[in-house]
Amino acid sequence: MNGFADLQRELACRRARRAVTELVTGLDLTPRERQGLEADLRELQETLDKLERQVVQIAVLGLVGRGKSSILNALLGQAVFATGPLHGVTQERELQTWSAVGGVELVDTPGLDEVDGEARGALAEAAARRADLVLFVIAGDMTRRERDALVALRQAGKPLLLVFNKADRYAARDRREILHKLTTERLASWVLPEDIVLCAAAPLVPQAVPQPDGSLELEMVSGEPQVEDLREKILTVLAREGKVLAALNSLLFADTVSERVIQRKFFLRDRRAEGLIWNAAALKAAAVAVNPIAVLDIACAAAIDVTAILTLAKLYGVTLSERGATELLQQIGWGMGGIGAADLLTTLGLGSLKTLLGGSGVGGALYPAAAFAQAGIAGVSSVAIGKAAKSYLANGASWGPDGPRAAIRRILDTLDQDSLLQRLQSELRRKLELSRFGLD
Ligand SMILES: Nc1nc2c(ncn2[C@@H]2O[C@H](COP(=O)(O)OP(=O)(O)OP(=O)(O)O)[C@@H](O)[C@H]2O)c(=O)[nH]1
Ligand SMILES: [Mg+2]
Repeated sequence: MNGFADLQRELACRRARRAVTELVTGLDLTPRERQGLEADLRELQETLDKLERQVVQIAVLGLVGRGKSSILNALLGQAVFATGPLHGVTQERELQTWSAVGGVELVDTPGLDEVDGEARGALAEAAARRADLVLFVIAGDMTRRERDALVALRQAGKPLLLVFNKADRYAARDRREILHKLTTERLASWVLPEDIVLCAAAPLVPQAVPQPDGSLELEMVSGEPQVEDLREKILTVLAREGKVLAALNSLLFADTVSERVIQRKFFLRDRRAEGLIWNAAALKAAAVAVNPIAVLDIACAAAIDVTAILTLAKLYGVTLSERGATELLQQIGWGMGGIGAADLLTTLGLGSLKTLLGGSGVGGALYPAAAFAQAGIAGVSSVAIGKAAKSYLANGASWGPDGPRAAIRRILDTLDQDSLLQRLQSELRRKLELSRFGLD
């Protein structure tokens, strides 16, 4: 026992445990954001549990019929997992405690290339990603599918042993030739030569069997499993880095899952933010269109924008007072180049306004064209303001390295004012018709 190394490992595990716990508790998801992420979150929780129990998981992975289940049975010393000559015997992820070793769980998986569906192959790969150590099982030279799967795991940083099973089926010379090819070409830097282990989990051996006529004939019968090298190799790896393996892999796994979770969180927030911005814009446009121009003072229009900014801030978890929101609105206004209506028109292009003015019967006699022009400007400016505010808030209340002007300019450049005006126009028509019938 090396006391110091043990202590270091213990510390590494604790650190990992703390990091994963913080990750799980710090996700801060609304129930809606949780939807569709249940599986990821469950796996994350399982990872945490596994870390806490201090178990190391070893999973087999490989194409159908390579002897994955047979290998686990041979290691366990008993036929726990089903095996057979047909492809696709194992259909689920199955787990068994390796009691002879302690603190280790063996995980069986379906073949990567299962005929009855991509789903099982995907399940196997997911199980391998969660495991702390992978036994990648082949039974001869590698296929492209095998190589791709193995490289993907290694690229993700997964520790693995390459297990060359069914060694009994090859003459010594052929085995050497295959091994040579694997180490020099197929796997080059992906697997170290010392991490390749030969075994025969369920070898066939010739035996003289008495026939009915009294003669003896050679038949192939099952012999003793040859997995000693493999067992030894696994034990060495476990002794050397078992606990750290588990800790590091949990971190690795938690990292990829949290990335997915965060992506989804942002996707959902963004969608809600866009809806919010649009509603505020339509509201402002409608307010401008139905009110005589003189009555709608700047303050009223600003109030809608300030409210929208405050709601956006809440959505992105940024604390903002009403005063702060007003200041942000001002800043955005300046960033847009002193957002007078005329300025905005030049910024966004006058051409689009003609579409609105000449628009099919929205205004008519009832609503003067000027009101619609004004409404269009109000609505589009609101969208621009909302988008600028969103970018600032989603970015953790910061305009980024180039400052507000550049950030706002970029946003204005991406606005498609034609389609915006068209959308606003139909929204307005809907709103105005509803209000004419007193339905709004
Ligand atoms: N000759 C020989 N046959 C083996 C060896 N290991 C496994 N087999 C045979 O290969 C067949 C498949 O073995 P399994 O352990 O079921 O293979 P698997 O990879 O779990 O297969 P799936 O679950 O279908 O993906 C069985 O008939 C085994 O007896 C071996 O070392 N030598
Ligand atoms: Mg199997």
